[in-house]
Amino acid sequence: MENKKIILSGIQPSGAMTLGTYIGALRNWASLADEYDCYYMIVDMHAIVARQVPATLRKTPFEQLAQYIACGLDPEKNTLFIQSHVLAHAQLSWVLNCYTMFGELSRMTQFKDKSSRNEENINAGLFTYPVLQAADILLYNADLVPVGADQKQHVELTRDIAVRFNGIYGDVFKLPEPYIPKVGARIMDLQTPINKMSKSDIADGGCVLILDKPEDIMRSFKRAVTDSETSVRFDTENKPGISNLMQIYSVCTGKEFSTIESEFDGKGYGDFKKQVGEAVVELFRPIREESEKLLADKAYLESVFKAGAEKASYSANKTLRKVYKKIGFIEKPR
Ligand code: ATP
Ligand code: LTN
Repeated sequence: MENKKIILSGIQPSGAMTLGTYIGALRNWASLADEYDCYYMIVDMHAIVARQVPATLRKTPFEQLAQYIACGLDPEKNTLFIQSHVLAHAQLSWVLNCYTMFGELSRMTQFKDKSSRNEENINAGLFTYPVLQAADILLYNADLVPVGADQKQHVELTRDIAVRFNGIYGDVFKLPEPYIPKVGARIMDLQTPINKMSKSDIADGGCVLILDKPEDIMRSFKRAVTDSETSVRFDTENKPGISNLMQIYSVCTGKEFSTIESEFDGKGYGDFKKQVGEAVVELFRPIREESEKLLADKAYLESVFKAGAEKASYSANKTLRKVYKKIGFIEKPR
């Protein structure tokens, strides 16, 4: 237990989890519990950088936790918790804000992307979002951070902040590494396959949710945008739609791209899209059924959140105390 490496990651309760979140992140988490000490959060503090409906935000974390567990995260083996339940995240975040440069945050792709798409709410939280993420990671001395490709830049910034802090105060923070899957690190929207599939961008019907009904999943895949050729071939540059479907199919079936190409040689796109849809339906069926069962027992889910927050707070507060001491804050007299 003591010598296990530490893993930490999180997902925002900014909407229902998508096929992209599952393939890029969640799917890879369940297998890590025996080898690593794993912390997985529901990052509600990050979610409020975009306006959330309070009644929905009160429900989504329960649905998300049910899906974490249904995807194989055993609460006995993983620390599952809500970010806002562990006060140290906000506390360390403020400190790290003072060790992060305006220029660094201005260069973050996610900030540039989200601020250009939502010009009426470019709030300071959206700008300092990666600092809170750095606090999440550094509080637990995480070695590895399993995320999709879009989060690589944030993990790199976390390292830069940690190196800067350690350069002034000595070895306080461990430097984390991103842990990004080889296939499926960036699943694209089925309608606009040049954009990432994203849970806060579900309006065009190109987004598949883990809890979607089988008929809705099939409809999304049948309508998926492809190209004017007819061959199933991996080429992200010229065939983004087909290449995206191939990645999804590869993850669901474990088949290599070359095997998929020969399997659909001479067959039309219609056939291929139907098969991919069916593979996703089967992938999500047990997860949906298990999530529904778990959701019926709110008291159990609450008990998981309680235990998770207690365990996480213990580790996080140790790091926070060390940081406060290093920077010269006076300890509260007992
Ligand atoms: P939002 O639209 O609110 O920004 P999101 O759909 O991008 O949310 P997050 O909560 O930001 O989802 O991401 C959770 C995790 O899933 C992250 O590790 C992220 O990299 C990964 N992820 C999200 N979408 C995809 C995707 N389309 N392909 C691969 N990984 C993804
Ligand atoms: N920014 C991440 C979510 C997130 C996260 C983290 C991921 C918040 N804190 C810490 C890994 C480690 C996103 O997916 N948008």
